[in-house]
Amino acid sequence: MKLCVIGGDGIGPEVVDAALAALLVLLPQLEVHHAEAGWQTFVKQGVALPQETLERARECGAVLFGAAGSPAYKVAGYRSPIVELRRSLACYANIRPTTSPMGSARAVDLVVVRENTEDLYIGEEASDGEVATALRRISRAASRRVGEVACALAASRPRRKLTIVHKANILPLSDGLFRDSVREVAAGYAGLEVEEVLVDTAAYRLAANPAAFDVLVAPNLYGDILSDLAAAFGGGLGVAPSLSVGEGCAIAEPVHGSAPDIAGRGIANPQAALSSVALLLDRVWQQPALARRLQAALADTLASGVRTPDLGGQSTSAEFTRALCARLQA
Ligand code: GGG
Repeated sequence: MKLCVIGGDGIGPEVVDAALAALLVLLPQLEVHHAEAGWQTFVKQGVALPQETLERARECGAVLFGAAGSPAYKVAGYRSPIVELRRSLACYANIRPTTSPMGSARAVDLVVVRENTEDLYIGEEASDGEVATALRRISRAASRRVGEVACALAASRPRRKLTIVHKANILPLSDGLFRDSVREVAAGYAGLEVEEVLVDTAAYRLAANPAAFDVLVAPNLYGDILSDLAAAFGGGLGVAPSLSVGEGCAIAEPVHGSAPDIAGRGIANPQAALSSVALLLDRVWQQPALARRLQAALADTLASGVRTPDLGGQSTSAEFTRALCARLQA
């Protein structure tokens, strides 16, 4: 087994180090390759996703990625490394589960499946300083393949329910194509309950009654936004994991970004990165028992009161990681 580890920017390297420490307790024979990407890489090397990083990731077949912190203004020659990585590795479906913590008032157990390779994220923008445009791409092929992942996932869960999110009343050609393509795929899954919801209504219903959802499938931008919203019911962005899957490669990656405000302070919550690794163990490396062991150790560590400040605790990331690894070794 090989893993390409890319810390990225901000708290990315901190949470990735913690997840790797736990992973090496579970899989001491794991072959680890470190590689660079991100804004800081761009500043140093003039490229945010170096070719050698891409080659290393391909060779390993599995990536643990921390976070990218891209500037919110145009920088010549810069493209988001994580968007580029997902696209280049054809990791076309981003699986983002949310499960409410034990004892929550609302029992939420949902998964957002986000299309990962197109939509507005193709980055084709133009501006003359007065008017700016951004091209949005939706294709039947990309919509069908993410639909396939979402349908298979929904069919494997007890509720067998799929919600297709779109805005086809305003964007009938693009969002209509997404909706129709996913519906075509879903027609091949007997016993699947399929509904479609406009993205604005989906946002309202998620906020009002998240327990009503099972698996949601959405184009890239809607999936990005709705999964952050859903994360609020799972204990926050500090604990929200993701796994991007596709053609022979996978990327485990926390949903959160680089959090520059807390970077370097040693207080980042590594839980999202750890749970992303659990997804990798379970779904890609076919090690469900190890994934369960990691999740159980995480739950026990939290129950023992060891928590980072975002969860109301006083532990540093290193203290949390040490406590977790001790439980894994016990
Ligand atoms: N781990 C997910 C992550 O880095 N999220 C922040 C994000 O989406 N960044 C895009 C970018 O900065 O290029």
